[in-house]
Amino acid sequence: MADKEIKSIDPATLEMIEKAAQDGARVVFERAETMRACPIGDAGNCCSLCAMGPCRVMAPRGKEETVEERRKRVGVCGATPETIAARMFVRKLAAGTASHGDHGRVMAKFFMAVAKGEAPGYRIKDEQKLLQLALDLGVNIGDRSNEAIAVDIGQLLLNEFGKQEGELLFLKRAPLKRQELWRKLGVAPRGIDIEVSEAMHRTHMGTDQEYQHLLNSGVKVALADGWGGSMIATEIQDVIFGTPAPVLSQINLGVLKEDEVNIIIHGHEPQLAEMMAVVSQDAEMIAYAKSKGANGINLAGMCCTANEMLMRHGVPIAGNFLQQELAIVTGAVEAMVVDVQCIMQGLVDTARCYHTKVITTDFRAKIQGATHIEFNEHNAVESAKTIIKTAVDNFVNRGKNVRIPVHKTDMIAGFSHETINYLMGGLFRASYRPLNDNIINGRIRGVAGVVGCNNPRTPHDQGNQLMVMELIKNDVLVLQTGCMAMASAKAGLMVPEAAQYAGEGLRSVCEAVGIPPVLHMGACIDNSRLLIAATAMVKDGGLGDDISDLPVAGAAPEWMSEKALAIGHYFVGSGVFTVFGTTWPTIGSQEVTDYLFKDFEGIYGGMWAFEPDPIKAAHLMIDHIDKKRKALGIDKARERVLYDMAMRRELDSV
Ligand code: NFS
Repeated sequence: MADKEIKSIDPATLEMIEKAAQDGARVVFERAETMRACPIGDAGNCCSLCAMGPCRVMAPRGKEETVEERRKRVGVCGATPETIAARMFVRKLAAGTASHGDHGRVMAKFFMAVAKGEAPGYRIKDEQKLLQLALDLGVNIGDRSNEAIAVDIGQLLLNEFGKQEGELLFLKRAPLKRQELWRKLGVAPRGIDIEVSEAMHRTHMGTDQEYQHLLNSGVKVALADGWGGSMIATEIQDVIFGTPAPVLSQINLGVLKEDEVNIIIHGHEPQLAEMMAVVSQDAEMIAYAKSKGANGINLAGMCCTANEMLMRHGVPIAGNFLQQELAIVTGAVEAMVVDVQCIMQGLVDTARCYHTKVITTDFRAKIQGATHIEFNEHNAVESAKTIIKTAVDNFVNRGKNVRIPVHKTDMIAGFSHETINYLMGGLFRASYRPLNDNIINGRIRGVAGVVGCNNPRTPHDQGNQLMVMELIKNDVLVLQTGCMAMASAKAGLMVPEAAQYAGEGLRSVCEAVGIPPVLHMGACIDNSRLLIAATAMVKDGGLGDDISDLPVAGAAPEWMSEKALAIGHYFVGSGVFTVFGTTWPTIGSQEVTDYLFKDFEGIYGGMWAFEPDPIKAAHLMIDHIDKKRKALGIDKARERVLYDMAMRRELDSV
């Protein structure tokens, strides 16, 4: 059972929370105690969309409401609790989609700059993926150079953001049946920006006021994330920086080094981080660090930038979302270099107690009190050098109050869709066939995606660990991204030896293939890899003809961000049962919650659930997987039967 009394299950985190208290540094765990969640907004019962309110429409507790009372429980404009809950929910989906979309857009522009030779220091690394992308998108290959092909691909993908009509190009990657369903329901996104814009308009005061209509439009905007912005970002990053392949590394605050300049890169977009990884090992930079008394430069990641650098360079990870301020509390971090998303403003206040410089680098994101050194992709090497030098110069200011926790764990990451394909089928016959076969024969019961954030409202990393352990024990292969992947890595679940915690069937497959039972697939935008993996399972045959037929389920046991909600909604809209922990933003409206949790199944084949107990949530997923196995007729172990002639004739006559 989850233990609500503890703040974290991670010893390094607990040690640093204590040190923060001794040092008088404020961190998120303490703020979450003093700032309790507002129960009205938390349940989706507060509408703050216009200046007649904010209006609160919570239901009376503990007593049946009369029709008259219910009629009065509306906003000043007359908006019902259902409309309010639904539109606040859809706004969150729009914000999540906008964030992943803006990341994708910046990557598409960057890709064009690289292809045109306007971003020195970067080049196209994965030719095979580039050509595959060209084939997928119908871009002429001929005898043209990679760069010329890339310019055309970049332009096509960039157009996806401003496209006004038609359909997103990557929708065609989904199973045919799913595409038809989206078209029939009118939720196939036309472009990315247009769906975000329409969602903001629909949810403006006085526009869309039928909750079912709103929630279905939410699918449209969320699909523009998963099959749009996120997928574009993943694909482009793979082409420029390389498609991830298995790589060994380490995770947790113990990766910081006492005798080196420690630089943490935190955020989401990998262009700068990639250059930092290269430049930090430059002889000139190392000599500079030595001239200041350090033994070298130690780069470590935080949040999804960490996942990007880990997967492609094996750069170690200092921690996940709730550990960002705690890294500073070690007293050993010279610079916390941030770009966009999931960066707590509290970093600057924590840094006041130590020597750490918080450096913002993105044109869209400044923080009061931080140093801003804007990254320029056209002059990336210089940008990276300036930032690294600033960190090195700060080494002499490191005080005596340094304590780096000893905790760090080995992990293997880099399980992209291509890698799984290869590991399962081999180089010449890469396919998901062996995975499907093992699902059909029951060694693997099903596949679960466990993704998302940490949230101080629930013990750090605990929901993930309990859920993942329960799933693998029950022979469910677990695919992970984001901060939950990091939680499993810290718990030692991302090494092949972790197969010992798996059920007999899953263990035998892991041992035969040589993989951990829990696979790291990347950053949160790389949840698009999970969509591709699910589609590959459908296309390989034997498990139905749509994603909703597969024995799979999704979860975010410790979620907190709007991006996580968008991810969940595009999985549901793609046919996946998805369960969230922590809290649920429409819980204040029974109608809206029922629609998402029950009615959606009849429409999309996938639906939401909310279950804060991670073990119970794991069993909801397992039950769903079993339900799908039954529908596919693979719920019972089947005997192999040798057919004789008479039996064959009988088959032919059917
Ligand atoms: Ni995802 Fe990655 Fe982590 Fe949550 Fe934030 S880092 S994009 S939103 S907190 S998993």
